[in-house]
Amino acid sequence: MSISEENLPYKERIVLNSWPNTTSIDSYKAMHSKSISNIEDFWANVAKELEWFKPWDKVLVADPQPPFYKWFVGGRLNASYLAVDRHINTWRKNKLAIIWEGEPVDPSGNPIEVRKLTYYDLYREVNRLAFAIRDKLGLRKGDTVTIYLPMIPELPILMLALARLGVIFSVVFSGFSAQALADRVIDAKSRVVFTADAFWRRGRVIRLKDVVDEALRNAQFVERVVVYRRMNLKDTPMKPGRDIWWDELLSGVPANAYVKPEEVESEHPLYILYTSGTTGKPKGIVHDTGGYMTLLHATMKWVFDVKDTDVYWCTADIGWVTGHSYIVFGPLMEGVTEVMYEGAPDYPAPDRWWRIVERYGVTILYTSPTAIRTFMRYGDDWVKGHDFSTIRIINSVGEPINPEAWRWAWRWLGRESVPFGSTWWMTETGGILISHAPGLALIPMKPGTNGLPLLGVDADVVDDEGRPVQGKRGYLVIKKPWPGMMLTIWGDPNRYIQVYWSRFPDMFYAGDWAIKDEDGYIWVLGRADEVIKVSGHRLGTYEIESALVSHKAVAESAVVGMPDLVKGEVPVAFVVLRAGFSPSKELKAELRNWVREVIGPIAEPAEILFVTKLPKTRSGKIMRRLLKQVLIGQPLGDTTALEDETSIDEARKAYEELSRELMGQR
Ligand code: 6R9
Repeated sequence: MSISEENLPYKERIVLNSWPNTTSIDSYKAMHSKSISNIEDFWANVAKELEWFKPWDKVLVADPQPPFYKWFVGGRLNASYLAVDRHINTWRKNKLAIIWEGEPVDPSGNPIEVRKLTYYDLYREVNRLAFAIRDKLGLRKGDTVTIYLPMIPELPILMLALARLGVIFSVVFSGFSAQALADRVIDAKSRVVFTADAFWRRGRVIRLKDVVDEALRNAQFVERVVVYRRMNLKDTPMKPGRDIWWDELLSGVPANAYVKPEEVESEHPLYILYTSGTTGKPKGIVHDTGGYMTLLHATMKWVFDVKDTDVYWCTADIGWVTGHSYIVFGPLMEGVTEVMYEGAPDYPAPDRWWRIVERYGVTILYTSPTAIRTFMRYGDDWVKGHDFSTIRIINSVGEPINPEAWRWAWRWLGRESVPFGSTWWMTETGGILISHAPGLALIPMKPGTNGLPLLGVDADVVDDEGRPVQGKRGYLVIKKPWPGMMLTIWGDPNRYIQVYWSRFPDMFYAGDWAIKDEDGYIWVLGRADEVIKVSGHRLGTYEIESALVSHKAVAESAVVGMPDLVKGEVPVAFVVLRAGFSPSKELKAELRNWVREVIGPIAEPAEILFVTKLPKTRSGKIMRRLLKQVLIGQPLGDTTALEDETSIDEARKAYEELSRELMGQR
């Protein structure tokens, strides 16, 4: 375990005017205790800072009963109104909202396509699109749609247009396969799918529309597919009667079209976002509007300390929750200028990001440990000589940050002087819950920690019995509801209770291991379940296993996450073949490719190990924990439940063989 003793004080004091400041960890803790002793009053005071069409009657209601909490009940608002309309009546009207760069560069390495949208541009684009969606597609409040778009400005524009109408959207990461897309379209019963012809990634043309066509073969109920011409491909197949070009949808819509924002109830679902769990298919996490926007407002202020002089850059993809909260709704609601880009961090060269930081003078950087480790690997020469002097706050998210990566980024990007935190949260929480909050307190940093729970957040670490533990590994829980918390699982409320509220009574179970140190800092160590984070992307080992067993050669499979120096974790699959199939290099390659096809490239197993049996309990449950111990070369621990000891010997042998093979290749 790498809990650092080091306390790094901030060199500069960061002072906020509009929020309470504290100067010591003790005064912060006092504020925190007060905030969680009355969460309703505390969060109501934060929510007041949003603009509501109608104030709420009750701050918090359990409806019909816990854990189905609803925030700001009776209140009415609109997320699109908060993110765009509010700014255009102020001096921010012509302030830049989004600076976007496409992937292709000219010979000197400068981007060929740059788009800059002001808040007024955004307002007009959102209104025109909402107008067309309402009048031409007939979508209304409560309808559901799926979005399968790359990182282009049309993605946030569309999300805001749909939010304006109260249409519930589900964004599917553009790296997911046709099968994964189909599952999500079907589960959400989407009437319309929005996509693009293609986009750039590492110099390759990724043809998105083809994937949509394949996916929709199993989802005939989809009425319309709207296609944005990102690449102007000449050979995009369009199905008559179903498919329509984005520009055609917009044709005839006046430049000054206006759609009055739907005044939705606070608990109206803003979106569904599918995420992986321990078992079963990905679940649709449903977020509300009022609580969600309140948490984003608070965290943009406390954690990122956003000011009008900032150039903010969250490097995530909007296909994941980080992008929803901290590229689309959070920053735009706060009226910041932000950067958005298409492509990969290290293409065409490993200093692509640093050129972006320099070009726009980025002041706040929100990024991931996996990206930092990738850059570390390329070596200091790629960062040396770049100008990072504008950066004043750095945060990371997605997985624990190892102290080495933290130090490297703090040294180069943070010039050993800026606040640098690791914000803990998850799709289910809606926004950041545990973090250094430079906007609130000058709490000393410790490389690798997540810091203290934010105000109004009753997070703790508990043992198997649900009792608080300090200095020892336990489970991360949230003991009181918070605004931004998921409403339910789409179409499966019982599963919501079972997954999150059944492990410990009256506590939200996050599924993470964590340690609370003597100062009260929380160190999230990783998942306590079958979820893995590959380059920060959340995947269920169960999904990868299902993909493998859907191949004709596979009888059974067990997937575990193996630690990886750059990606954090990578999936490794133990595979039992069906009779008539035998292990071979070719089959290995075929199976890896199969998983890419079924789920997407991020899920491809790094290794496949052929065995004749898997370690199981007497009741037939696969003991993945033991396989993981084999992979990391650790003692097995308790094996009393194991049915057949030889299964472990076999796994170990397969792993040793593979290691020898890999050594031989070097
Ligand atoms: C935002 C996001 C959630 C899981 C979560 C945890 C891990 C996220 C972290 C972190 C340590 C951090 N995680 N941030 N672990 N330190 N700063 O990543 O959401 O994709 O749903 O994943 O990610 O394991 O449970 P999501």
